[in-house]
Amino acid sequence: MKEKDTIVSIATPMGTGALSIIRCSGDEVSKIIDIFLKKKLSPRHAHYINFKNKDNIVVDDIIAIFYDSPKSYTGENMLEIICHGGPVIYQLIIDEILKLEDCRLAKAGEFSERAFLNNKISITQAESISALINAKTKEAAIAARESMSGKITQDIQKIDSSILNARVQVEALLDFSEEDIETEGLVKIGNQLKKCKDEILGITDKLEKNRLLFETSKITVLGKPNTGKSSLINYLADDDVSIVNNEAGTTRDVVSKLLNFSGVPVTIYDTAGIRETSDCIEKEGKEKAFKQAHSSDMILYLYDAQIGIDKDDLEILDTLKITNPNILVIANKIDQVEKKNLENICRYQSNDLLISILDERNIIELKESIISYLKKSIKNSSPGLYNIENVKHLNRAFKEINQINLSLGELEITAEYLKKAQKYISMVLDNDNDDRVLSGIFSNFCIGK
Ligand SMILES: Nc1nc2c(ncn2[C@@H]2O[C@H](COP(=O)(O)OP(=O)(O)OP(=O)(O)O)[C@@H](O)[C@H]2O)c(=O)[nH]1
Ligand SMILES: [Mg+2]
Repeated sequence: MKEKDTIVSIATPMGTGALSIIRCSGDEVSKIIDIFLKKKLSPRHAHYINFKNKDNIVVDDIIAIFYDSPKSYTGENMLEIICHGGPVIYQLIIDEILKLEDCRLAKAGEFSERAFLNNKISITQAESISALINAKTKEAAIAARESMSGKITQDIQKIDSSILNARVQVEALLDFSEEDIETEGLVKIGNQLKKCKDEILGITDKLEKNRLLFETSKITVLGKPNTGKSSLINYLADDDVSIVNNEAGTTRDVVSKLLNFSGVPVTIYDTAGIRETSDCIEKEGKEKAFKQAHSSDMILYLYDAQIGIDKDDLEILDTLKITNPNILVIANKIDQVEKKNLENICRYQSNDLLISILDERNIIELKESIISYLKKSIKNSSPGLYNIENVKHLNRAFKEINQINLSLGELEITAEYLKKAQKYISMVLDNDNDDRVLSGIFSNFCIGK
């Protein structure tokens, strides 16, 4: 397999449809046009034409669009063939093209990889394209699109200019010594620093929130029998996912449901209530519950507010904590506890969430807590600007500016802090140089992209 081979692939979903699009990119595109279309195509024009095989038999009548290098997606010569949408038709066309020497099927993401190598797109854009194609929710698609369009990069560039502005003001003040100018100058710098901090906070908040959109997080609900686990799942899913009954031991297997949790894709798992049992099915359910909890991003641990946390809960929590410490502990059924006794519920920690699924009490808090626990568990697979390293650089820049103690005596150190902050911002803007390219981001693309 040569890097300079001409690559060919279906660009639309495989199967039957009204139309299919076949893409070709590379040096042999002119030959493909000469041999199968037998006509010179003017670039970026749609040509209605017959695709004929080498024996001059019409395989299909198509629309062909030729893009001449470098004005194409990949930067190479490209041909797009829009043919009838049957799987046999597009396969016949691809098979004919593949008979040519130096033409081969494209690997996943190879068109975008070539676009990147030919400087047509940045690595951030490439990752955003991949994220857009793979988006599981509307919110994820919008976030990927925003990153792709360069809007977030522009926002970060704005922060860069704001810091530069502050640095210029500090330098100017260092050169002046008249009292009026000094006081006025300090106020101006103070405002500028506040602006920088607000801008950084705005963007980190957005990046942190959006990072969650690109992974399907796993949440396991666990607890003793009858604490309301299945009720909680049904409530969050707004669906009858799991059987709810006042008999303890209703759920025995792991039941899962994919949810769109305010735009965040989440698979939630209901599990069997944990208790000592001799019933072998329940025992197996219990083992499965622990296994599921361990492989999840977070655990929702439910106990009954009427009973409070007890020795058995503590034992279960100790076991869970060993392999998955990301546990949100929740007391359910507070509708059964008198208001004056709420303070006396025996809790795991003082910040346990108190809820009632029945009365829908504190559900907003529950949803907010879940999102903040998920943020802690998020892996580093987010695309482009949503990459964790960028969030860290921005946080470091904020820290530098936040420690500035603005006064005339400390202008020099202020200048230093600002210089460091700007260095972190530039790391975010220059992250095209990192080695994620080599770690195969393009393999996450679908074929034909
Ligand atoms: N009063 C009150 N009852 C609730 C609440 N949440 C659930 N229940 C009731 O508690 C009982 C048990 O609920 P489930 O959701 O089946 O509990 P579970 O934890 O899944 O139970 P197992 O599957 O047996 O482990 C049912 O009768 C529910 O209607 C609540 O917030 N308040
Ligand atoms: Mg249940």
